[in-house]
Amino acid sequence: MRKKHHSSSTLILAISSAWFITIFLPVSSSAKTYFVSPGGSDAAGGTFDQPFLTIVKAHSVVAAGDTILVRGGTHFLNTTISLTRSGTSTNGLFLLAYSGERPLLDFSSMAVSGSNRGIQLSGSRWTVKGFDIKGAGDNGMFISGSFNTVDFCALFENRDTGLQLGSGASNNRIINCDSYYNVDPGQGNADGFSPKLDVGTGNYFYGCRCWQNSDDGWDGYLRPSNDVTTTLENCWSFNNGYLKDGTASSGNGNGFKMGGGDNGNADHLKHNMILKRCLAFDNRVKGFDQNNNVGSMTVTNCTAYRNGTNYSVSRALDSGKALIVVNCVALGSYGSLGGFAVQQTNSWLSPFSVSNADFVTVDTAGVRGPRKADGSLPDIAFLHLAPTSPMIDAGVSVGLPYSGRAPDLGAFESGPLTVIGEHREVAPAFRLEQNYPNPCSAGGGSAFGGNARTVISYQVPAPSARQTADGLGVEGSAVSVVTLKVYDALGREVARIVDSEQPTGSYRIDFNANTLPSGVYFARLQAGQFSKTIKLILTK
Ligand SMILES: [Ca+2]
Ligand SMILES: [Ca+2]
Ligand SMILES: [Ca+2]
Repeated sequence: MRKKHHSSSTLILAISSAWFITIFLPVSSSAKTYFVSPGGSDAAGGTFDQPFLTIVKAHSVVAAGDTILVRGGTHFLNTTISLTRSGTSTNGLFLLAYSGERPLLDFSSMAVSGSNRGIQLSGSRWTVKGFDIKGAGDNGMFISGSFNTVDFCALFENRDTGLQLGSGASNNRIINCDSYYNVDPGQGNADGFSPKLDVGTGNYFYGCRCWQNSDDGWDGYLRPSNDVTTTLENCWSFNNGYLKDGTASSGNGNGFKMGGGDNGNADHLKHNMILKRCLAFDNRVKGFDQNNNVGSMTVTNCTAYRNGTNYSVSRALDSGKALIVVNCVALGSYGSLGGFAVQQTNSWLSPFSVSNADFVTVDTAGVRGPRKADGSLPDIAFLHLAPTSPMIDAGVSVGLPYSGRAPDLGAFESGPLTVIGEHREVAPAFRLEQNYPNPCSAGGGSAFGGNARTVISYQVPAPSARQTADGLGVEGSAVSVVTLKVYDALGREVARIVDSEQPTGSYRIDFNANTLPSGVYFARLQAGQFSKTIKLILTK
């Protein structure tokens, strides 16, 4: 166990049953904090004891670096909360649930109208965290700004898409959010999450779920944006195309709709979609749906089950674009993929033959269960590989962390050393641990049964980590570009273990050094502006 102590606050996070890390964050002295409560008054001072009534009032007084803390309970609202102000790259703006409380922003009294969004986020560099957003007359939240983070929010029973990005919205992070039971009057518009129409590029979803939206789970349909890129990681989409009461909707009913455009996408609009470790099941029509997208689609370690059609990409892509489907699983018919698809180690290819016995369970119990206290997805057994499945360690490296000899197929890597890639509530410090065992050896004494394997642990901090005035610690969650490379004694790169954007959090990598000769190596971690190098010794 590792511990550090800080005079005002410590937060202990369980990293696993054996690992604990204590974290503290610096306090910014100039930033102001305002409080909002259902029992407050906009004539008050916005203090803890005399809070404002509305977020709109608090927004009118904030400047970059400031925080709005919203108390729990139901906030009955019938007008849009417009967040037009912007933070800076070093001083964000924070709209956060007060620690330990869960505010409900209830817009149910709003009329249905395209302008009646719940939150309209046109500003940039906000972190919005910890809200339930219900019943808006249009989107629960519409984002047109950039570099915002929306974290641990739930959007439900809105009268259009739960969370939509458009009007050029770019580089936003949607982390650990749920979107469900959203339905528009015609049932053909309301998706769970839609980076669509005139959306910008670089938006990223991590750890999000959506279910029973009247139209699609995710929707990347474009008009007139073109050649934008959206990334989804660890996201679950299920039962879309059904209403809250379980009856079929008249909407499209796809899990991940990867693009499309008007008139069969006659304009060849390209939405480059990157889906990693995503799960689609029980969607009424398609699980992973091209919808005439002619951009690149990279689908790695995804799992589909019991959708009307599991995977459906058949239209040829535009020149220079590629469909890559690797390490994916379908239980039941996989659907159809065009001959242009670059495929490798998918469950419907030789030598695999998939049945229910490959999985711990095909019972969906728990998929809608409550999130953990930090907002991360609940632990489920559904569609995790059974220990006897030939799909364990049968995949190829696609740049995602894995345990065992090789990546597994599907959305859930198995094994006791599964990399912990969960987004964490509190931004940790930058850290690179000494690997263990070290020296690592292929001899019989290895902790890993004779393979030359070793574990490297590290933490990715939030670029804008900070603390609120309540002293309990909140974060500006974000994603850093992380590389973890191994060099030999001559400085030549011999392995690139990580090269991707990663959310702030704690990670453990099970590094397989079987192919390397004995010797001294150096592993260098770079995350944003931080870097550190450790020495590895390999004996064989
Ligand atoms: Ca709308
Ligand atoms: Ca849709
Ligand atoms: Ca594995």
